[in-house]
Amino acid sequence: MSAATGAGVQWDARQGVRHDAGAGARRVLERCDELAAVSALAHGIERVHLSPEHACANALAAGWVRECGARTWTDQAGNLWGRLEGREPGLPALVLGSHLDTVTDAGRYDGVLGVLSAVEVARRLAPRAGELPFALELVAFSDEEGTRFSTALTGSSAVAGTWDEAWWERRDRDGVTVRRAAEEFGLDPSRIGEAARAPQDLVGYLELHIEQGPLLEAAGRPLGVVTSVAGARRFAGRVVGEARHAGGTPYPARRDALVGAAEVVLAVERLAVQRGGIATVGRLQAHPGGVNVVPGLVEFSLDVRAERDEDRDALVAAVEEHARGVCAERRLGFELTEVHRAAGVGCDADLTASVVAGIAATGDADPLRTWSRAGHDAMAVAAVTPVAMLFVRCEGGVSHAPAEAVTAADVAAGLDALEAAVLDVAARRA
Ligand code: HGY
Ligand code: MN
Ligand code: MN
Repeated sequence: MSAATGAGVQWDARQGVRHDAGAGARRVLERCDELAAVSALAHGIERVHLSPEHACANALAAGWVRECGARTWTDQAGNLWGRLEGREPGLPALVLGSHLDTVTDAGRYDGVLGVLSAVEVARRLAPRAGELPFALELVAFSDEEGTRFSTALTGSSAVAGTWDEAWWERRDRDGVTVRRAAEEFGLDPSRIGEAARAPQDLVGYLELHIEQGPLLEAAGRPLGVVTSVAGARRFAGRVVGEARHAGGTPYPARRDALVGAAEVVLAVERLAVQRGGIATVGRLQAHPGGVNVVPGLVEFSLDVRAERDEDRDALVAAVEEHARGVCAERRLGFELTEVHRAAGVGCDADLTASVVAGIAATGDADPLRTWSRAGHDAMAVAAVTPVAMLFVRCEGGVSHAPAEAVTAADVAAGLDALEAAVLDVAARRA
């Protein structure tokens, strides 16, 4: 049974897949389902950096990459690579890819669709790879999300040569450092520099990704062009009060950290809406957590982003100023520690022209263009080579949730567009 949604797209209830497109799209979707089963959760998807699930996903993907005739390797950041030589060995590479790590209780297409679409396009082009004026490389980045260590984009940052040595000491919720997790994964932290690629060895990076927003569905378009990618800043926040008896403590004597934090959270939304930015408190924990104890401490996360970094930074400052005022009035302490910052990135004009040509090859001569509210590996990779992105419609714009859904027809269109974009890059470099 399928239900029509906005813009007349027919979605099948089972993960939004409709079986009316090519074999390639079906293969990609079946592999998305196969990877969805590689999870640390009994119910739901979680595949975090340097975990057994990460290793399993890399192994699965490596097998699919080798089926294209590509050689594969894992770099010292845990990213999986594949390479098809061009018309002569050792040419600079056009890289296609995305990430295989996930948030907790994730959808099955975020990142994964981009990696598997890249593999499918390589499969299509493999017989002609020897004619290409570049090598065709595939990459499955890890740690785009930063779920395990509150980092983000570390796999792609290592490739861009912007690895931050401080990341080694980040700890997961069990106290395991990135360094120890990397060693247990079989990597050598002292060789992380080997993951960095030289600009002269790269032609550019193309990433296909679900939109993770409602614009394409509202416009009735299966595909879109990304103009720029917003850079997020993420923080660990603390509101510090005093744990007291929930019954015997009169209100004037209370320093209730959770009531203060609640005012801060509401202000985060209000200020973001007022300023046209995007700010989210995704995680909040009251301590000590007793039902009959006034919370003495609240720890929370804060994620802030905007189309322009300066607007994002102004929103951060406004939130911090308001939060300090609220907490001062309530005799509460307030701490905000930045744990991640990524600069927003513009997509390369020439490479984007190839993405536009790719979408035109599917019949959309004037594709929808939008900035990406979601962050992507392309932001980090842009430090070492030109980048461009291709968006695929997802149902209701839902992402970072099990209801993430695409149609096989849209995936087929994305494959055709990505293949045509690669050939357009080749034509421009012939
Ligand atoms: O947070 C993001 O925007 C991305 O999904 N990592
Ligand atoms: Mn994501
Ligand atoms: Mn993603």
